[in-house]
Amino acid sequence: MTSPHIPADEIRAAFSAAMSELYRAEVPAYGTLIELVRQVNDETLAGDPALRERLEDTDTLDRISEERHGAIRLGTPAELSMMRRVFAVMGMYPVGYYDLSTAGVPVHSTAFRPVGEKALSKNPFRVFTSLLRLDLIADETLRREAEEILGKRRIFTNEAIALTQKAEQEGGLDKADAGRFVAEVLETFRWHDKANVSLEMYRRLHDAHRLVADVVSFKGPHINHLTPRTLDIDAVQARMPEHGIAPKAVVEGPPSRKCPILLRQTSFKALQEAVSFADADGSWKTGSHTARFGEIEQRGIGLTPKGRALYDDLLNRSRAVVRPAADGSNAHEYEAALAEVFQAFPDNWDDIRANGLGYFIYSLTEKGRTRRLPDAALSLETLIAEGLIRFDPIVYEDFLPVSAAGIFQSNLGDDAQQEFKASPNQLRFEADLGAAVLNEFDHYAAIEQGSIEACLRVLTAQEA
Ligand code: OOG
Ligand code: NI
Repeated sequence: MTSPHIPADEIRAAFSAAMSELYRAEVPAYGTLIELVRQVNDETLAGDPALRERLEDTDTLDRISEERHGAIRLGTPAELSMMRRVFAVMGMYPVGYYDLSTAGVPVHSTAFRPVGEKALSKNPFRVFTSLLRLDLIADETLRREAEEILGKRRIFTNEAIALTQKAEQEGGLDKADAGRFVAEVLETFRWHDKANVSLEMYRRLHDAHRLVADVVSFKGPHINHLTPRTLDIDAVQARMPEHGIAPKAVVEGPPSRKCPILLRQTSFKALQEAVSFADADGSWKTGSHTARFGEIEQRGIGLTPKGRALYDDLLNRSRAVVRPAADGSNAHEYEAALAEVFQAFPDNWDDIRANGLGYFIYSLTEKGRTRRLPDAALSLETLIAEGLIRFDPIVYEDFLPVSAAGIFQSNLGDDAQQEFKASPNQLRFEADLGAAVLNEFDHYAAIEQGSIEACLRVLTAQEA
């Protein structure tokens, strides 16, 4: 009998669509944002035929409008390791380690995402996943109480766990099980307007850190945002107010450029939502919580370690000149400083490649496809110069810690930033996760290298 299992990529695509539908129903402004992004993407493509052609040629045009990421915050190691197993069923694996303690947020994180070009082009859905670090909370009594509350909650349905086990044992799920799996796992990400704790406890958790309250007070890790990918983030940012959406003060990441690098992100502020809190005597009290927001992102080329070091250095330098204020009062100054400092980063693909700053995917041109060479004696550079091989930027699929911190901060709604000692602890995170995270640089380098080898293989193949 042939395998009745459906591909993990299909389960992920179905899950991503189900999640988008859920969030659109829960947070209507997200639906408005999706429409705006679609409009701007269509306009950008219509006005830039070269971009359209490049996206078509590299088979990435179709994924743009489907593309999004989400974010969740988990409370315990057990939740994190189970989440890893659930995402694996959808072909999503932990890539990268992000320490956000330096930025005043008591979490560390990874991104679960598809790995490999094929899987990414089928559906690039990813989830930025943070684990709360109670060890960074000073109040020991509160820490113990929070641990106890978290220890009691069950964020996955029994059916979701059973189907995950089944997928692990049998190497996949058939169509019917996959459908049930998507529906069951969706439950984990739902918003709950009834808290897990009393109002008094919520306030104590909130006083320790808003993020602690966001994780500990609820039955599950509600999806806190979903982020469509836009081809022109400045246009979407500028047009948000026309659609009744108030954007964050500045766009995080690099400045606007001809050749986009890494990732630029902006968001609209989290909503204040009514929540009921159960008292010990069984009565309900009404309060509110701000957690859920909308975000957009524009993705550019993935940078090599050298390119990334230059990016980090320039970002630090520009932040030494102007730090963006949460109220937007110095947004123009910040943007000007950023643009000025980033002049030092080459802004055309040839120079970015010649300086070894970014990752590229190589493919045969039309001319290259019909030519055969006696051996691989010709260098890559010569083959490019002769028009047999072309190169295109590899899209950055990951996240940026300084930007993530900016997104966290603007949506925790608190201007009073809290300081934690920088305490990255990747080993601890991986122990809790139950697996090592993949190194994103290795991954891009392998895609680049594989594409070069594939070109040379075809060019030097003997005619049949
Ligand atoms: C995650 C913030 C990080 C991004 O796009 O950098 C993030 C969170 O607020 O939980 O999603
Ligand atoms: Ni995000």
